[in-house]
Amino acid sequence: MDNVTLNNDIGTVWQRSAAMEPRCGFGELGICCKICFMGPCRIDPFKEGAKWGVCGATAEVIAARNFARMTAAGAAAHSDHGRNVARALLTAVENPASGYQVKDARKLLKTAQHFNIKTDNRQVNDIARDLAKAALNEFGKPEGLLHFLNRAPVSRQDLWKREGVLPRNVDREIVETMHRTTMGVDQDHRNIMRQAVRTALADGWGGSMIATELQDILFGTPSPIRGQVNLGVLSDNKVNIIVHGHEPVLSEMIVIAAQGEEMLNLAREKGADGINLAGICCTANEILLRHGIPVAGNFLQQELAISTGAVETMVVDVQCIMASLGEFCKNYHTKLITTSAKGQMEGVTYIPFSEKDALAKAREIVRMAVENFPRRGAIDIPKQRMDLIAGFSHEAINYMLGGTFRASYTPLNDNIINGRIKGLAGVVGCNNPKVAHDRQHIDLVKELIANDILVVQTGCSAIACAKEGLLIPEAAKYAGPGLREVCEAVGMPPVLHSGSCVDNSRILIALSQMVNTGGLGKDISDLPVAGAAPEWMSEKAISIGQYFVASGVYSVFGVSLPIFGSKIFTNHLFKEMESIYGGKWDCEPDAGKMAGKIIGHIQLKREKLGISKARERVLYDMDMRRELK
Ligand code: BF8
Repeated sequence: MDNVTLNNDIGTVWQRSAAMEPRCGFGELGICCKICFMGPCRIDPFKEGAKWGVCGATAEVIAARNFARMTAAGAAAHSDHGRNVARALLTAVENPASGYQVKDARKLLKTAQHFNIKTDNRQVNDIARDLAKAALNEFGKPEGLLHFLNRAPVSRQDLWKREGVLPRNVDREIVETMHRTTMGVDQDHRNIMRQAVRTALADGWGGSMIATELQDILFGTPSPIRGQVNLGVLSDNKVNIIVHGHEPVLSEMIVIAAQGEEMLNLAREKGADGINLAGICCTANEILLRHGIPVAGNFLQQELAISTGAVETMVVDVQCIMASLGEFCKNYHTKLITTSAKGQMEGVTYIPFSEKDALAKAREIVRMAVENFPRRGAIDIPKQRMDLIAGFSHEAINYMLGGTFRASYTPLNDNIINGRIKGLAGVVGCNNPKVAHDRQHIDLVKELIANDILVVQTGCSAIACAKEGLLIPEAAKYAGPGLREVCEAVGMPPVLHSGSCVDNSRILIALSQMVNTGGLGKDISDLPVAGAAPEWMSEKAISIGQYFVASGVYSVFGVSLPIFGSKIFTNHLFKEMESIYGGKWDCEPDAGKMAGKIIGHIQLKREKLGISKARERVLYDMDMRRELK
């Protein structure tokens, strides 16, 4: 990063991160409280100073309240995204001129059934209207429970019921977490965490799942598709437009607008050879999975993309957009455009984007980018780029392993039972400048696949491993002999890219289907699986971790966790939660040790299932059958 020269002193994310050292120890340990203004308070982790905040809150209450609030914020981000998708589905039905339409009618019918919506002899648009309204109702309905909870194994639903953590509606759980963690309400760290669990479940099995499923209906369910990744995908002779953020409701329209003949002609008029669209962060994953649009990079590459001098426009919506971008762009010709009423920046062009006139707004944005091309100065685009295959939705995994005519998880379960595949790990989440960029993701994933663990990825973690060349079938050479054999037989990579961060809900569905397929226990907590977020930074990652733990999955985070100031609270997350939910939190900053923990956990689950020794499937011939009789 040393070769990025700027005219102002905003610096890069790494420089600003270094300037933060030494960081506040109380904040890092999670025992700083600023919930009311009697504080800020901080507890002395060495027990020599304050043991209580001004109100009397202990370290565990403070850490639990902070953690629950992070969960609520993460759940809010994913879920508000989901709400926008539901609104776009309604717009598709009521205003076809918007540019939205139902792309996957088959998935529409399946999803409608989860909401008890009648599908027989009905028009697609009528079903879509009912589904959109029912999905919107999930955010604030006065009675009942979230519909998608019925996709979890029955044993899991029963457990949630027993524990009183079944989410009622998405907004209510987030509001109740904020209420319970305000000054003077919930003073029991275990009870606070119970509500945090309910809120996270409202994200994973609610807001995020609504986002994923309705996006598939609107824009198509992903299936394996080739693409390219890294800054080398930027073009030196075309207009480069980067979409950055999260909601495909915006990026899908930019894809359409950038491919229009009118815009391409305009680009040629301005001296460019065409228009090159690329993505950053999760919105990149969304358009990669559905169109094969190249990915310029993950979270920590947003400033680097601009520093190439080759980006005419960066268009952003919501989440993971660094506040630095406006100032950073002043060093280059890049035009930064915000599009969401929820996410604006001082001094930055704002083009309000709404579902109603989506395509028209997208065209306006593309036009601005093209007109900016003649202003381009010196450019320096790194050469690095790598092929990848993405698009492993749970439907695609089903078809890939089981075949189109008998789509099934049976082959996956069989391969886990016979020991070719030892288990499954979801490796997900962000980048964090506190650790070496992408290194934790790559080192962890390489070690897991070498030990015959099939890896499923989302978010910036998938982009990290894609850059390393782990998302192509040829990466099977890094896999252990069993996993390699399966990959070579099916023609799949050992690392499966399943999408953006809301698409972690795809992993929940895949795990449920593995349980329902049989042979690997009765509940998600019986499966030889684990989750990891080695370079997490966002509150959204905490919500994801929480809903995986509450769904029965061992989930280990890298970097650190803001909980270690309270041994009691740490013990609750790392030990007590397992006795309640069958899944638990863990933290391990070293990728090698993290791999060891995951491998050990998967081995333990295999032993419990009685499949710890590899068993080759015996094919019976006629003599053996006769013998049986
Ligand atoms: O939702 S992985 S840095 S881009 S928060 Fe953000 Fe983290 Fe990337 Fe996507 Ni997810």
